[in-house]
Amino acid sequence: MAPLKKRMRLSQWITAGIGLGLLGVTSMAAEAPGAQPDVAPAPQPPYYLPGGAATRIVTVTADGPAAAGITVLTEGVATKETGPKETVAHFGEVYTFSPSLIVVRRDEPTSISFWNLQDDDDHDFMLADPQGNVLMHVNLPTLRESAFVFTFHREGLFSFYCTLHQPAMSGQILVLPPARAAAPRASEPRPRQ
Ligand SMILES: [Cu+2]
Repeated sequence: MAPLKKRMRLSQWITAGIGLGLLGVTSMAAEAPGAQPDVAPAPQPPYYLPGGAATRIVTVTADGPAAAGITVLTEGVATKETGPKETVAHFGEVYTFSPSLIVVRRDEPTSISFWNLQDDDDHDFMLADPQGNVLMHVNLPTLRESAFVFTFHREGLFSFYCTLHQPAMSGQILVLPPARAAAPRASEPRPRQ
């Protein structure tokens, strides 16, 4: 996985002290040969889309044709404006992505449109592969729609995060096989002609 080593891994991201309580996210145990236990830079701007080896896992473009689409809202669950005050005092402001589980098909360009509904809170979107490698990180500015066309080239369960509102503001993208893969396999008995 050498081409990916310049990418931030979630373990490094957590080490950087930005993430809080990313339960359920496993870090990569195996280091690439010769990899340095370097101090990872914080995932600050400039934000980035998948590049290099990450494009073999998912390609993301700002626009383009899409075969499917979904809108994801940023929802305030407990905020300083709306309360409950005790909840905000205990947990800080709590936001979620809605929906937080997105199902797509492999090799099917899917537009995901993020609507930041808050007028005073930035959010961001950090996507990690099933092994915990961070693939992309983009800002979701206040009161803006930020749309991207995702084409996943691998199946599996990918996690995503708003790094500003952890641990609540997280979600998953489940990448299923292409629809045509649901056809009977060659090894299965076929009806006689
Ligand atoms: Cu957020």
